[in-house]
Amino acid sequence: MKARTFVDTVRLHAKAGDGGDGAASFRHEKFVPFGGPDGGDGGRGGDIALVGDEDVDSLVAIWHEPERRAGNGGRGMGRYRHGADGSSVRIPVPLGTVVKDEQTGRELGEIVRHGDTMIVAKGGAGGAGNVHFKSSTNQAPTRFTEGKPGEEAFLRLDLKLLADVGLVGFPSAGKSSLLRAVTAAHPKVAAYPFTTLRPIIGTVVLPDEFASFRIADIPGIVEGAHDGIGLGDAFLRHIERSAVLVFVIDMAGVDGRKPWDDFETLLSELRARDPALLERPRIVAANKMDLEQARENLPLFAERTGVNAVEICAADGSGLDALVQKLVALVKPRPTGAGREGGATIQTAAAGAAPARKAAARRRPAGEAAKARHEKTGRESTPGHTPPRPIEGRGEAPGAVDVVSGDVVARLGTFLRR
Ligand SMILES: Nc1nc2c(ncn2[C@@H]2O[C@H](COP(=O)(O)OP(=O)(O)OP(=O)(O)O)[C@@H](O)[C@H]2O)c(=O)[nH]1
Ligand SMILES: [Mg+2]
Repeated sequence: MKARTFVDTVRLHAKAGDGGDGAASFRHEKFVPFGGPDGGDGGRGGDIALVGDEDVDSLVAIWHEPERRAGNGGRGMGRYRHGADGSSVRIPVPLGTVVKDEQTGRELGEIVRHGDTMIVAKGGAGGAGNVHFKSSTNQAPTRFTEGKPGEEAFLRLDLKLLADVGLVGFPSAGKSSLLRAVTAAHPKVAAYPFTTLRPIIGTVVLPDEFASFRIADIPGIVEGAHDGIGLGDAFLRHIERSAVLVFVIDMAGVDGRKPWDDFETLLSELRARDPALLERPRIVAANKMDLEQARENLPLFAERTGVNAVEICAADGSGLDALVQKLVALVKPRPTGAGREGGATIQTAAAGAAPARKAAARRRPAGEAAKARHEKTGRESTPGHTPPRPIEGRGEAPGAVDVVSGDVVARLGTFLRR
């Protein structure tokens, strides 16, 4: 059986770690009678987060391992010792992963940029040790609080790959050859139809190395694809949000079809899938222009379709610079590495644990031990508590991140969605 490498809908059961209990303990030392309470706080449970990664292009890892659990926080201990925080789980997901509540189908958010982080299940807060419960009337409290349970989420993740440019064409038109020629991606190229069985993304790095954009190669489309012929048209969802479509046409008609018929069929298959796809800016690339037949067909193609195609030869690279130039004008390439600097923090708005923890911090004795403990754990600066930052660039209004509900997640602004 062929290994499953592309999966675009998966379920995920995420269980964050529980907070550790606070400790009830008393200082026992020689010559220090009535040493007082010294039970430390429990550690925080680990979070489960989805993290956008531009080098990942499928949800297959989650398909193989749909249950994820983060570590529980350790118990607090005597001598003011804090329990260890539970380890968090970070799951890399492709850009364009839409996160939904499995039960209600409600959309909770979307991972759009490299580094975007969405905490889908937040770890429980640690309980407070008895050191917090000392008062003038109760010098020897045995009271402590239990850690809070970590959140549990049942989710569905749907992937709509995010690429600036989508390649569409018949099988063997040369889409994968084109992707290989202009990016470092290495899709398989062969003379038989449906060589490409899953979408593949490549990044075009422009000659000055300061900017780049992404191209998605998808399986070939044939007549009747919308009825499931060939590999069907479901893969078109992955170019639904591309800014530009490139129709790759085998101008030589190597497989015995006429290029103008191919063009019309592609238009009608796209229309059947979603008429909006036809309003998308598109470039028609006439491929295989090294072949005699292609030279003959080109003027006929222009006559019959009214389209002036960009002449290319994906096999020897000619015409590709001009094609890339045209794409650059349409996609507004982003600075290279910009996305690498880390994206927005998309957080669960619930954070019910956070206020409780702050209150506990206020009650904390002002002693050195407490201060050191606080610094060591650095709890106030856990990533989950960074306020969401606006997503910049791509014509998006700054501040596109907004929190939609009390218990769930923030939602990013639409990216390339039009
Ligand atoms: N002569 C010539 N052959 C080409 C050119 N570009 C691609 N080919 C050949 O056309 C065949 C199909 O190329 P692919 O790049 O695999 O085509 P594809 O559109 O990705 O096909 P599917 O993945 O099956 O949809 C291969 O045998 C390529 O070598 C070209 O510019 N000139
Ligand atoms: Mg291919």
